[in-house]
Amino acid sequence: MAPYTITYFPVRGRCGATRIMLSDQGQEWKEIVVNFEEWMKGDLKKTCVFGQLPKFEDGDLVLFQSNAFLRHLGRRHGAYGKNDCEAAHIDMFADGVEDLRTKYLKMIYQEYETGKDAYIKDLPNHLCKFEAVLAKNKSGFLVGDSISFADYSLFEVLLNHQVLSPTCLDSFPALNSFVATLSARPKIKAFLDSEDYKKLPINGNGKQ
Ligand code: GTB
Repeated sequence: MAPYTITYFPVRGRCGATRIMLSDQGQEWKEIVVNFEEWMKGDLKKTCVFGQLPKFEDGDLVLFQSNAFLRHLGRRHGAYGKNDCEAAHIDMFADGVEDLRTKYLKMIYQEYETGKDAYIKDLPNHLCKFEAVLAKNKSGFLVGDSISFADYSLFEVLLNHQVLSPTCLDSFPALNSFVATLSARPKIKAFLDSEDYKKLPINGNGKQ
């Protein structure tokens, strides 16, 4: 049995990219699903370093913070660049994706009704940055010529944005091709087609 365990609420949420990465890397993992009523009792929260889920276990190693999971898996599975310079760029782009994810989550959880339209209108100003990176680095990946954890993170954020605004990538050929290529990787395709993936809402409040 794989050493990996994800403990989280029944959503894609902050574990979407981790699950896609584990699938693509041919890894198995166990899911411990925590419903919100159970969480509200507070016993599990007290054991979480930052009082929040998700939690990720690799054998005896216990991690919190979803981007730390991705970095750990990047080191474990050769998806963190070929040298320190590539790794530094991968960190940089992963942080850029995190900035976009944070804006998206703020809109979803705090201002969906009042802010969704303005968010979608402003989206090209963020997407164009990633478009430029992918267009320049001809490999189809953000950095170097192989997939990194930053690619999985960007991919998952783009999938969520295509649900929010189905046409949002139409004027970004490199991003469109990036999503098509990653979606067609056999293990990712199998995961995205699975009930395990489809049954989970993107976000905890049902907005998407
Ligand atoms: N920076 C952290 C990371 O990347 O892991 C952020 C973790 C985080 O925001 N965790 C949220 C949490 O634990 C859940 S993700 N909240 C509970 C608390 O703080 O007590 C968002 C979310 C919200 C609601 C649901 N839900 O209702 O099912 C699911 C997910």
